[in-house]
Amino acid sequence: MALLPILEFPDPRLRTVAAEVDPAELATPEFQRLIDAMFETMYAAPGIGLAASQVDVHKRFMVIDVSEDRSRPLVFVNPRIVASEGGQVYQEGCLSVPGIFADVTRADTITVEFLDRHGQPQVLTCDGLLAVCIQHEMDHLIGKLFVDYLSPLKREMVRKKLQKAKRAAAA
Ligand code: GNR
Ligand code: NI
Repeated sequence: MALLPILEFPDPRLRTVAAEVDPAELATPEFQRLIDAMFETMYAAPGIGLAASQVDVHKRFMVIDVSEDRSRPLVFVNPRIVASEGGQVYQEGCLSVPGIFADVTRADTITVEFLDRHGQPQVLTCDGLLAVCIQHEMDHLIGKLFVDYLSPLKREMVRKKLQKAKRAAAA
């Protein structure tokens, strides 16, 4: 299956707020193929998560695998954080902001309710990198990027750096 192109900052399409997934649509072969293509794209990148928004599909779901051996695929459909506690700082990166890394503060422990790829309701409490990744992906689904947590000046520096990298690649 072909890899999906990943949108890059400052593409305005990354600012789209995703719509809830209809469970009937989730059950279709087309949607299941889209989930598989997102995993393939995430593993190839390589990344630990990929939100549908990043591949220009504006529906509320994401794929994640934070395991060392890339053997624990997770699908979160219509995710909702129902509890969060504490704080942690993690140096984040993003496939849509390539080559940029910055510290972001997020909740330490979260409880998230979601549907799995089979449409089954699930509840998961987690912390550490998985909690960071879930919060990072859920931000994508509301059009938010980790660089939005930086100062406007730093964000402008990021934009210029990516623009310069793109010009160098085209030359
Ligand atoms: O691959 C990714 N690594 C990562 C590292 C720290 C915090 C968040 C992430 S998510 C990122 C993939 C991505 O951009 N998902 O939207
Ligand atoms: Ni990202």
